[in-house]
Amino acid sequence: VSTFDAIVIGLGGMGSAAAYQLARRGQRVLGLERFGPLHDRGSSHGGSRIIRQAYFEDPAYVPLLLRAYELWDEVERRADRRLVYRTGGLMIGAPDSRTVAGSRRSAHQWGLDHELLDAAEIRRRFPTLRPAATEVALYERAAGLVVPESGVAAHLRLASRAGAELHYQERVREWTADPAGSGVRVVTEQGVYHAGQLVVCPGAWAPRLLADLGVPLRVERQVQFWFAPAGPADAFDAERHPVYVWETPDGRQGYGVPRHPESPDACKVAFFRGGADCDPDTVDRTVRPEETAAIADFFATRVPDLTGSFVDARTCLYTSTPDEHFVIDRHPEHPQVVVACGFSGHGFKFVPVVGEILAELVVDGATRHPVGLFASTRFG
Ligand code: PYC
Repeated sequence: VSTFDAIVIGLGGMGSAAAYQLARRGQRVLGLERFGPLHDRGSSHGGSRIIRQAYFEDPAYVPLLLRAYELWDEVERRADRRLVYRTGGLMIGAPDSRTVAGSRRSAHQWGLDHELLDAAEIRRRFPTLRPAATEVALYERAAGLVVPESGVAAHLRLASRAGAELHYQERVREWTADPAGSGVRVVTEQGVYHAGQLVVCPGAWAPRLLADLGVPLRVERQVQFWFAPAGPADAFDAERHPVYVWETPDGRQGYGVPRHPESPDACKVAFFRGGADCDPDTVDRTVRPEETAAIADFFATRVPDLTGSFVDARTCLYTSTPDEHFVIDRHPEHPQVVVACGFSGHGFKFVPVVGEILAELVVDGATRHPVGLFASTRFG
C-alpha cells in the first residue's frame, strides 16, 4: 500500500496537465495510465487539434481560452518544445450559422481581434477555399493548431521533473472514497494505493470509471483523415494556410488543418461529430473506404485541391455530454474526488487550463476560473 496526496487516473491530455500542476504545487502525486504514454486509443492523438478564441460554443469559454494560451506558452518554454502553431483560423458558413454567428458573439463579447470576410474576400486571401457566394467567415489571427502528442509529452515530462510518480500499463479496477470524506483507495491490476484526494480524467473510459456520477455520456467513434493536396506543394503550408471549421446549411461541420512541421506531407480533415456510438474497448478501428469517400466528397467542392491523394485515416474517440459542454467539478457525493470528463470533441485546446483548475480544486479547495457551465449536477 502506497500513500500519496493525490492520485490522477488517466494520463492523456487532461490527466497529464493535472499531474504537472499538482506536482508543481508540491503535492505527492501518483499518475495511473492503462496504456503507454502518448497512446492512440483515446482522444489525445492525431498530430493536431484546432486552437481558437472566438468560441462559437459559448462565450463563457473565452476566459479559459485566454488562460490556456498563456499556459501553452509557458509549457512550451519550460519543456523547451514547440507545441502551438498560430496559423490563423476561419469559421465558415452562412452568416446566421452557429459556427459564424456564435464565433462573432464571443468575439464581440470579449473584444477579440477578428475580421468578417465575405465569400469574395475569402477566395482572394485563401485561394484554396471555394465558399458559396452566400457564405462568410470569421477570421481570427490568434487561431491555429496544437500538437496533442507533444502537449501530453511536455506535461508528462514536467510532471516527472516536479516529482510525480507516473505508472503506465496499469489499469484501474476500481476506486472508492472514504464515506467520511477523508481519503480514497484505488485498486489497479498491480496494486492498491491510498491518497487524500483523487482526480479522475478517464476520457472515453468515463462511463465505466464514473458510472455513479449521473452524467449521461456518449462515446463516439470519429475518424481523422490525411490527404496530400494536389496543386502547388506549398499552398497548404501552415505559414500561409489557416485552420478552418466549415458548417453546411444542414448544420454539419467539417474541419481542416494545414500541413505543418510535424505533418509535413499531408493535411488533416474530419467531420466534427456525427460518429457512431461505441465502446472504447471494442470499437472497430478499421476505416472503411466509404468513410474516406464521404469526407473527400464533403471537401471536393469546398477545398478542391485538398484531397489530391489519400495518405492515412485513424480513429479517435469523443466522449460527449448532451449539451456538449464539459464536466469539471467536484464529485457530488465524494468531496475528495474531482472529475474532468465529457470534453465532447473540443477539449484538447484547454488542456493546460483544465490542469490548473483541477490542481486548484485539490490544493486550494476552489478554483479562480469560471467553471459554472461545467457542473456535474446540471443533468438532474
Ligand atoms: O475543438 O476546435 C475544435 C474542433 C474543431 C473540430 C474538432 N474540434
